[in-house]
Amino acid sequence: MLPTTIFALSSGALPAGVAVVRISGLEALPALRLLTRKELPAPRQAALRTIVGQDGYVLDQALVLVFPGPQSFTGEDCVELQLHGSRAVVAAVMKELAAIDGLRAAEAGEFSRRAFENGRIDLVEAEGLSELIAAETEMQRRLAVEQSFGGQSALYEGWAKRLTHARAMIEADLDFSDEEDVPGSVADSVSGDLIVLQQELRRHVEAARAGEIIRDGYKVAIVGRPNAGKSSLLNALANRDVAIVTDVAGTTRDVLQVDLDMDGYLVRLFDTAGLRESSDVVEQEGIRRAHDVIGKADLVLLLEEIDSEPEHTVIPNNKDLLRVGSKLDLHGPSPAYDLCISVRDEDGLEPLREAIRLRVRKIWSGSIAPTRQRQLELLLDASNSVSEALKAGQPELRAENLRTAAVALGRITGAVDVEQLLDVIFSQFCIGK
Ligand SMILES: Nc1nc2c(ncn2[C@@H]2O[C@H](COP(=O)(O)OP(=O)(O)OP(=O)(O)O)[C@@H](O)[C@H]2O)c(=O)[nH]1
Ligand SMILES: [Mg+2]
Repeated sequence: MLPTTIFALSSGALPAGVAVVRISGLEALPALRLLTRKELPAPRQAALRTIVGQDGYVLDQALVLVFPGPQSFTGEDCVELQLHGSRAVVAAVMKELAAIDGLRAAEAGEFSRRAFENGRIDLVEAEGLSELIAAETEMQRRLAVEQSFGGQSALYEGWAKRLTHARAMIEADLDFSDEEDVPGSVADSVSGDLIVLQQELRRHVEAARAGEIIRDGYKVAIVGRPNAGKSSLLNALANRDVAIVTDVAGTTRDVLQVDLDMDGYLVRLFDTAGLRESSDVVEQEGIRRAHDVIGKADLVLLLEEIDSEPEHTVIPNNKDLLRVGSKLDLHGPSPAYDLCISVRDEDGLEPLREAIRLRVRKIWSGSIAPTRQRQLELLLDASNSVSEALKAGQPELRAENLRTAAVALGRITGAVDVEQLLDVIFSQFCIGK
C-alpha cells in the first residue's frame, strides 16, 4: 500500500512573519493544484499564488514551491507553502488540507522517517537533524552539523569497510590455506589494522562523554552550609533573581537550576539546600537532594564563609572541586580557598566564571562524538567484537567476530535491519520534521 500524503506546519510558533506548511506524498502536487486552481510552478522555483478554499473563498496569498520526488527532502513529491504566519491563516489552510482525500496531518518525525525509508538520509543523519533543530548553544550546533551532514556516518562506513576487508582477507586465506603462501602474513597485516581500528573506536567512544556534556550541559553544583551565600551566588551568575535570599539559615529547600551559555557550552548551575544536621523533614529531603546533585555534578563549588569552620561535607574524591570563600567584603581574603568572592561587591565573580570557562573549553576537541545512548551501545558492541576478533585463535572465529562488529556499525546508520527501532527513534522528533 502506498503511504498516505502527509502535511504539517514545519516552521515555529505562531504568529510569525511567515509560516511554512509542508506536504509530502503522491497527492501533494494534485493538492496544490486544487488549492491554487492553477498549473504548478516549475520545480524548485518560488511562485506567488492565491490559496483558495473549496468554497471559493481566498484563504491567503503564498509563495509556493514544488519539489518533485525523488529529489526532495523525503524522496516523495513535496510542496511547501510559505503562508502569512497568523494562527487563523494556518488553521484555515490546515483545515482545507485535512479535507482533501488522501491527506492527513503528519506525526512527529514522519517527514524524516520517510527521508530515511527512501534512502535520502541515514539514521545518524536523521538523529543529527533532530539535534540540530534542538540546538541552543554553539557547541550543540557544531556537534549536530557533523552528525546531520554525513561526517559521523562516513566514519562508521569507513570502519565497516575496513572490517569487511579484514574479514575477506581472512576468509580468502582460509580458502587457499592448502596452497603455498607465506604463513602468518595475512593474519599479521589484518591484526595490525584491527589494532589501529580498535584504538580509533576507543577514542570515539571516549568522546561520547563530551557529546553528552554538550547535549545535556556541564553541571555545576553550588553547595555548602546554610547562609554561606549559595543562592546569592546563583543569582549573581544568572544575572537575575532566581532564588530567594534571606539571612535565615535554611532558606533554600529544593534544588534550583539555571542554564547559562558559556563560551558556546550549555552550563547548568544548581543551587542546593544548605548542608547541616536537621530534624526538619522538608529540609532533610532538600539535603538529600543536594547530595544527589553533588553525585551528578561535573564541578562542585563548595561555598564557605571566609574564616568559618572548615566544611566537613564529604565530596567524592573523583569530583572536580573548587573551594570558594564567600563574603570577602566582610572578612578579607584568605589563602584557605581556591577563590574568594563577594557577591555584594561583585568581587571575584569574573575569576570564578573564568575558572568554569577554562573547564568547559577542555570538554571537546572538536572531533566527531556519538550523541545518543543508542549509538554508544552499538559502538561498544562493535568495539567488544573487534577485541574478541583480536583475541581469537581460529580464523573462522575471528572472521565471525569481525562480521558481528560490522553489523553493529551498520545498525547505527540503519544500513542493517533496524525496523523494530524506527518507531522509537522517530517518535522523539518534532512534528513537521
Ligand atoms: N556581606 C555579604 N553578605 C552576603 C554575601 N552573599 C550573601 N550574603 C548574605 O548572606 C545571607 C545568606 O545568603 P543566601 O544566598 O540566602 O545563602 P544560602 O547559602 O543560599 O543559604 P541557605 O539557602 O539557607 O542554605 C543573606 O543575608 C545574604 O544577603 C556577600 O557576598 N557579602
Ligand atoms: Mg539558599
